[in-house]
Amino acid sequence: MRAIITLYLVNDGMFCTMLIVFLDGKISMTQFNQIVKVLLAEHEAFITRKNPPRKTGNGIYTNYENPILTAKHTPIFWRYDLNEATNPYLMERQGINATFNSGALYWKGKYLLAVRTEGVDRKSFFAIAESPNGIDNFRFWDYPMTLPETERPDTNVYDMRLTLHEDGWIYGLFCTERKDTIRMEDTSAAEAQCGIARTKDLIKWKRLPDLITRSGQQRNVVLHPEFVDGKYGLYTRPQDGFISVGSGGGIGWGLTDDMTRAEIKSEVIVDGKVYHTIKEVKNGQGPAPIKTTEGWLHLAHGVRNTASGLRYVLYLFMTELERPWIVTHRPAGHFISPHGEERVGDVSNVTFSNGWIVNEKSEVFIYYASSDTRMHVATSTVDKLIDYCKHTPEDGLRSASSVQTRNKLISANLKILRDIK
Ligand code: M1P
Repeated sequence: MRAIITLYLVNDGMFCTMLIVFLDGKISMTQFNQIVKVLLAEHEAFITRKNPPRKTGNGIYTNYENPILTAKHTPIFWRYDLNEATNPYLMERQGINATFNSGALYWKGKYLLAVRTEGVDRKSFFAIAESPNGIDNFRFWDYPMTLPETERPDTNVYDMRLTLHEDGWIYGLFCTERKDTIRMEDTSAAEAQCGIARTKDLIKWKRLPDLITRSGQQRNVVLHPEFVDGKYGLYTRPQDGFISVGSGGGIGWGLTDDMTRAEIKSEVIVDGKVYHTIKEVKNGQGPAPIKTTEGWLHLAHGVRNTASGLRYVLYLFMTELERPWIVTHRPAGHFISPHGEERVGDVSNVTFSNGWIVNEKSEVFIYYASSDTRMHVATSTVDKLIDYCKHTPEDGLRSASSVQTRNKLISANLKILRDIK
């Protein structure tokens, strides 16, 4: 049987056409190498394409045309077996399903993401992708992160928060998921805890014991970048169940003396769940907060329930510099929510962030994932985000209060508009 396949290669804006002829379903040796070259060239063109800013915005941040990382961005040599002898049909042998919830670090002038990379087998692992400008040209390092295990191996690891701590280490705190061994008969019953690893070069990682807390389960745990009263500060998310936070929940805060045997004996709630808000069902700290002259700037996710399932949005708040657990500014509502194509994916209607970067120009790169599928960036500045936090009204928690707040704005604006005329 003869089959003819035509591949198009985009090269410097020119279209080259390659005709590949399969004989008896197999590819001849020269054709095999040609197709590999085409795959590599197409991939290179795709990962190096520019990512222009969207023209419309809200004055708070800029969005960009393309996602910055998708499963297609992962290297060809992670997915295909490129040996003709073992893969004569040139099949993708180990597919990648998604690239999402990424930790972020500004490192030697480069924008690095510790990407939650999920294979088609549903296992996540971490892989570093690097960009020269934070907006496009993200390229994965050749190998994913080799993360050592503890005595209790992880079934799945995900959502790493990177913190360059003032003790000199780069910490990666992540969720380690294991089978709930008490409910063995329920094949989806799981337990989430906070795994901890640290490194100096992002290549060699030392695994430390999991965080111990008084909560049954933990997810979304984040290390504060500075010592507080000589101790390590951790944002937590106490929860009773694997998905439901139950009677727990809220963004918690606790201290530990030592990250090599981290234990939090008591937690206070920094920012709790609140009825009829964007964080009615649960919430969680995003990345480590950004230090500003006016306090710590925090990014978090809030979750509410709807007839079409859980909806995850991002919000900001600020806390005191000396006491990072005391909230000073609490703008109402969401800061980023899923839009357009972002709304659809493996877990639809989700925006989630566990990484952001401030560069030397005080520009902020907010890395967020949409629908547990792909990564995006939004850019802003420290000044703009502080202004947003200080001047966005708080949630009055009642419709009448929302109308009152909006009416104040409308009256002031109408007066300005009359004066302009
Ligand atoms: O599927 C949405 C998110 O659900 C979990 O977040 P949370 O613990 O706040 O509900 C995590 O599994 C996260 O990875 C995922 O994006």
